[in-house]
Amino acid sequence: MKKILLPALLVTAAILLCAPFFMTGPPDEPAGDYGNKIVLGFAQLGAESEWRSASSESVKRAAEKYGVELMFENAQQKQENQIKAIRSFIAHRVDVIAFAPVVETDWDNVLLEARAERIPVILVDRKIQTEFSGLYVSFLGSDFTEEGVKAGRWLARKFGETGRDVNIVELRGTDGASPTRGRSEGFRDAISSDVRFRIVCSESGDFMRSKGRETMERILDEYFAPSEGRRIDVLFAHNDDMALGAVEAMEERGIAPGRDIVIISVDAQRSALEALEEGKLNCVVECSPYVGERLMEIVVSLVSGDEIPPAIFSEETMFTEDDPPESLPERPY
Ligand code: GYE
Repeated sequence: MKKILLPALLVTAAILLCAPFFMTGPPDEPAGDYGNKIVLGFAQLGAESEWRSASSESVKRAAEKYGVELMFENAQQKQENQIKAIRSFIAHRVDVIAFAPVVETDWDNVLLEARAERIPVILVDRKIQTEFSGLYVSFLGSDFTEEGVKAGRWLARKFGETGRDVNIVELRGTDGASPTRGRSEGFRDAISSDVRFRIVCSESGDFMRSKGRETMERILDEYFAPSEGRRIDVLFAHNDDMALGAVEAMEERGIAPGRDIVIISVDAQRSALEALEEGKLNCVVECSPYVGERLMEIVVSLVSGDEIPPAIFSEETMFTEDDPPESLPERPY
């Protein structure tokens, strides 16, 4: 029995000693390939909008371009799924964690776990509020308050001469999410000095086209009956998908979007710019989903030990009904 056991033990020990080499790929693999790649765990919040699909695509493409090994999870708009994904990245000991937080609060515990393992965290797209400071290295995304301000200022210009009240409906994004808060606050700030502007109804459509449509159907039933003196003059939708869903709801009822009701939305995806050209939307504030390359640059710099700025904002503009169609940009999404 002993005679058989000893060689078997020696073989097992030899396999165990060689295991790390097998796990990192064949020995003739070129340097800098798989085993030496930077590993990035990215917890995407969901696939709720066209914007989100473009953002995911941008991250995946950029990871390939920069030779970064990407672990990508889609959390289906659920914070608990994002937390699970971040925990799995920590367990895998990735080099960097990035995530687009679905809501602003309750991230402290999982981020403290990442910090305990010395894994740097980057916020992409949305912001968070934490009790402890220093739980993430940098934020990369848009200035949502500024987007709301742009929408409000455009509205103030558009209705500059109107003597009567302007009834506004707001379709909010996901409650508890930083773009929802920023866009709401910025918009209100920009119109607050003029008492004619009245937000008569504000409801969440969760950044989704289907919910934008359903919510707008209900709102129209309740607030839109011009023959009885019930008017909606303006719709401010926190993203293009909800605005386009609302356009469907209006057209279904014989209401001309962009003419009977002025519509402002945010994102500037291709379908929204087309609707702007057709006169169905009046103002589209840009919010860029193309953060992938910037993110990879940050990841590479972080791993090399470089200093990273605490916030990096995308440069953004807006498009309106007054822009000549040929000046509108071609969008891949
Ligand atoms: O505007 C919307 C998406 O967080 C900025 O989320 C992002 C928003 C974007 O679903 O379309």
